[in-house]
Amino acid sequence: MIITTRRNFLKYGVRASAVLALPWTARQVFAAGPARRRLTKYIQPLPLPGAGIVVATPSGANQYAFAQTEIARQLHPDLPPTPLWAYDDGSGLAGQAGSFGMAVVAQSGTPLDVSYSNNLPETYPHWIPVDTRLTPLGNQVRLMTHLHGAFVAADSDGNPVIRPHGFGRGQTQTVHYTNQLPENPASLLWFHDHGLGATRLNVFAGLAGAYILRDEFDTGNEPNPIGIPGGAYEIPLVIQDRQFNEHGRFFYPTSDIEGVTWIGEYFGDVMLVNGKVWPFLNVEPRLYRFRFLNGCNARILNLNIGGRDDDDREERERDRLHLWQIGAEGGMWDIPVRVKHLVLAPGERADVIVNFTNFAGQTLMLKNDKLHMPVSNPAPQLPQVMQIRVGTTVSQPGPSSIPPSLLGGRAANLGNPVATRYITLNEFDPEEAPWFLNLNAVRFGREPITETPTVGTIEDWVYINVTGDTHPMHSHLVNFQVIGRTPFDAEDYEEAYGRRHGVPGGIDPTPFATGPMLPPDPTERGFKETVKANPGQFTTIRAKYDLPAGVTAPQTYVYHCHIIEHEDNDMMRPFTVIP
Ligand SMILES: [Cu+2]
Repeated sequence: MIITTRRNFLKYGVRASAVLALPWTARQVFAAGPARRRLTKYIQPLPLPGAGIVVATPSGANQYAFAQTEIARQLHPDLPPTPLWAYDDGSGLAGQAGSFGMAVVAQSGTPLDVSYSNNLPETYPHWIPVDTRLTPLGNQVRLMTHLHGAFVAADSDGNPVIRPHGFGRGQTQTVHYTNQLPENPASLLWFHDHGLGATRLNVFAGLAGAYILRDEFDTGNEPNPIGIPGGAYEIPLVIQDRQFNEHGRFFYPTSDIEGVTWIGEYFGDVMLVNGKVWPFLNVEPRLYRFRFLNGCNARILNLNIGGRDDDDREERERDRLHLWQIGAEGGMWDIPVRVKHLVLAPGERADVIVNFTNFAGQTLMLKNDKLHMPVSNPAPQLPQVMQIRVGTTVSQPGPSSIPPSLLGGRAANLGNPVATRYITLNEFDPEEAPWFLNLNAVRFGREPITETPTVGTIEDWVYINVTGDTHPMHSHLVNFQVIGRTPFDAEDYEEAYGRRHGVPGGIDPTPFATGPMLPPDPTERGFKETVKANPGQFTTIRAKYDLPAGVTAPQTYVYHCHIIEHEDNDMMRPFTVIP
């Protein structure tokens, strides 16, 4: 067998010697140790919409005009202002407090016309280490905004097949967001840069914003027909890990492999929520709606809210608050699901109700726990996220209980598929100069498009992970239903079918199954557009390949891993919806 995956690398490493057995992540440079130690936690408030997060002002009726621009913000009282990239709605961003600071509020069913003008430097500044092997035009800054979760025509998708060179300084991307129902119901989407080969860097630099869709039920106000918290009691929580250098700049390490700049995953040693370092949030002892987005480049989060920081795992577990998850990427569910942990991979969202009624006067913590198998992510531990200070008085009582059902919500329940596609997730030659990841053992742009669903049909796609880590697989255009995950012998499958760069697509792994298909997690009951494809499993999803009204096939989109280092090199492929 020629192919070397990181799974094999780790396995052989452990066998070979203690030195080789060091986790490969130990290679990552954390140059910012001293800076990190200076940063006292929980001394600044969480930015909120209208108070640190700018709620975008339209440029006309149902129109927005953004410019990508460089600003500097103080992300912690002990840090100097950090240069970062941002989406300016024309306000000049005086209201943006941190490195994440823009939110569009739109209405389901009402389309928007949006433009993005590149007002950034011609070439990458020194704090953003571009790998010119991966970019179309060397060290030129080429931007392209993608509305993650949007149901749009291909030329409004921010899509590197349609526009591989993106948009340079002085150029403007114009898009039409349909916000069409039922594909785009009330939900939390986000827009972020998707420049080919530089997505990880452009997002790291700050190019990400929230996009909240409302409807007649999910109004964002309180009271609302669903009976959930709203107004000041609905809190977006965008979680991103970062490193800083000793001058307070964002730090992105480079590879120590000769000729390579790209690194396999970017993990921070400092946690930011809504663009501020380790903030605190004051809440009242009542119900809240928290809207989580994992905006990290590569870190999978295991979030929970608890009190004491007990050493005893069982004690700690008992101490966790119940959370009622009411939705995910594809909008609200039919019923709430009670959970204690939210395992969110990059790109995933969780819409959650939390009850602080019985915690008046207490200080709680939003924590990020260790992950448990089969979810696997090589991030070093970063357990603290945010402090939650529960006050003693309630200024507006709001709903008194969790609604048993959610008006306007839905479970995913698609009909039978007309086709099943087998997509492999491979990693080639880790820790060596040719290192890259791929789908179906081919590069992103070099082979003909093989995934061609017919418009209006339902297909199952099976993500067959033969690597050692979880990959959050995201599809543009469609929201999908998670059908299940099947344990299988990845090594035997790879042994039987592996070629130079991995296992090619199209090969059914069912003969290698080691058990029955496991049902989706209870938190996967609704529509999603990002799914955790875990190692040792193949993951089956189901989608209906409709196009927006007035848009005719063929239309070409992409699907990719949302660990954006992987996406950039080269875990992304096009698909075409054909007539
Ligand atoms: Cu990946």
